[in-house]
Amino acid sequence: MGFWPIVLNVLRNSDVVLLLVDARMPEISRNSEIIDKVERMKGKRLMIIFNKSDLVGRKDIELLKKEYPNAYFISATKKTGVKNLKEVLDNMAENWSRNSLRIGLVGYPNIGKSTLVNLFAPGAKAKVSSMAGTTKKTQWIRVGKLRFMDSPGIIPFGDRKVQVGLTAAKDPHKIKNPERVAIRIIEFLMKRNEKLLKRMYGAVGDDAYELFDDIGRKKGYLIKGGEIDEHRVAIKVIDDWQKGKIKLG
Ligand SMILES: Nc1nc2c(ncn2[C@@H]2O[C@H](COP(=O)(O)OP(=O)(O)OP(=O)(O)O)[C@@H](O)[C@H]2O)c(=O)[nH]1
Ligand SMILES: [Mg+2]
Repeated sequence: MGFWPIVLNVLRNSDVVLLLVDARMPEISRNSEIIDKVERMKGKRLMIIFNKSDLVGRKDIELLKKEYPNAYFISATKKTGVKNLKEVLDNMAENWSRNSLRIGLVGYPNIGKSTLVNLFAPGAKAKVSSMAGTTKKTQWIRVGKLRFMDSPGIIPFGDRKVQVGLTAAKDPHKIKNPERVAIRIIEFLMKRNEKLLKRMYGAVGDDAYELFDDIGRKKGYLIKGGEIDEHRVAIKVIDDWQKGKIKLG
């Protein structure tokens, strides 16, 4: 199924929509089209949830909180902020006139939807993995008055390959131009924190391309004649990013 059919199905069948966003790249993973759609659907409530908060610094969170005063900040793996969120949902359900409160989760592949559902409903056993596209179809999971709808990840953007790689939405080995995606990740990381790539790889350089090469050198990813094995460097950078090994804070 394509992107909008999946999303519309979740939106139509939910009373509350949880839009999960990667705290590391709010500007990229945020999908304002979904926000617009939910706002136009009467009686539905949208909650923006920044997940993977453990991978950014406290300062980043403070800035995001200012920008999104109504959003929730959680880490589904470190289990922070989840209890509070569950309480908010329980309270909503208490005051809900119908039998159950239907809660739909949407967001990029690999953002942590299934991980979160498993925390809310420990018996759910939704499949989780660092490989994008783990959840294949939408499924309901019930806990008391709450009914969660875990959906497959969705990729709504135009420049898919780059966006997708950046937000851990695709197996790096299947990305057509991993070098380009890796350069984008490096540019992004440089902007966020100059010292990050030095800390992570010992790499230095004045621009993303120099840094890319130096990562290869420092890692010893060389091919015959001493040239940098660019493909290997690219896969390494994307993989580290996707697996959450690069902390921004
Ligand atoms: N560091 C960190 N990793 C997380 C967090 N939440 C989830 N993950 C990891 O992100 C990866 C993807 O988690 P899933 O729950 O499978 O993501 P999903 O959104 O259900 O993915 P799809 O089913 O492919 O759409 C797993 O390796 C999780 O362990 C978090 O808060 N912090
Ligand atoms: Mg999933």
